[in-house]
Amino acid sequence: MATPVKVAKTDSWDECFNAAVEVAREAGEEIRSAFSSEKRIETKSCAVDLVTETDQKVEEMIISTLRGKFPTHSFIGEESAAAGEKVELTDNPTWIIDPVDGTTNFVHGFPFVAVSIALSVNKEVVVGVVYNAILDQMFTGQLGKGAFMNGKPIHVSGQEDLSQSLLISEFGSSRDKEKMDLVFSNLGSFLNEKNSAHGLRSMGSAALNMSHVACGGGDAYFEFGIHCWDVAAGFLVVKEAGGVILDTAGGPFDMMSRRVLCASSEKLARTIAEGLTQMELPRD
Ligand code: LIP
Repeated sequence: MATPVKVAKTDSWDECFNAAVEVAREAGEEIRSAFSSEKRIETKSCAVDLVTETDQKVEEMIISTLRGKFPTHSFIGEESAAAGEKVELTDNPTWIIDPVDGTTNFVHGFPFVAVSIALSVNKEVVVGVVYNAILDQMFTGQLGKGAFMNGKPIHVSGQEDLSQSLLISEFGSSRDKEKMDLVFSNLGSFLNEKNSAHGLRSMGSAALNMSHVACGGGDAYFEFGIHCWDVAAGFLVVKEAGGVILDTAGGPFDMMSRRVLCASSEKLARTIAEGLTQMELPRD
């Protein structure tokens, strides 16, 4: 097992950031070249939870590249977890990886497919990279250094008013009745005659949903059932873009709790948290 490393907050993670951007680009090339080809599709937890050979191949490539550069670091990856590896977030520098966030999009050729790579140190995310491989949009965040898209600074919209907001949410990859009832009832809370946002979008990728809140295209995003690899990198991109990330009930965000709410302002986040019916999920 890797030796835990205690690190002061002021440490620079530039080398890790550069490595993450570089490997995300490499992964992006692999994803782009497979995007329009025929894919071998398998299912995981249920018939709508999809995985392809590209997800597995890209995760292996990212982990072996980063492990070669940072041999003492730990790793959490979506496909490694699916293959039975323990998901354990410790204080040790830990890379949290979703090789293809938006696998259903990838399968169907819908161009919202991202590589999501985060580095957590002492359980704090210090590097976040979300790369839309198809549209060539690189969203990045480094703790204390701001958020960027293709090198240009990005910022949340600052919107506070639900009635003026564009919301983002997802249907998820489970069709469990209790979960689906919750999804539809929560969407209905913000899209009705008495209380309505301007609209609602689902891009099929938590990491991209968060990145689009970070650059002000969407005003808030919430979802129940995501995993730490879906949101770890997006978390830092939103935070560094001036956004707010909370638990869906309005408490502090807990990356392993499978619930996320992020918004362009504290006020909007609180309004949404109050309107949501909550659900507990088994932790990562
Ligand atoms: C996806 C998430 C999305 C969620 C999907 C799925 P994947 O991740 O980003 O928010 O609604 O069910 O979990 O499986 O494409 O990496």
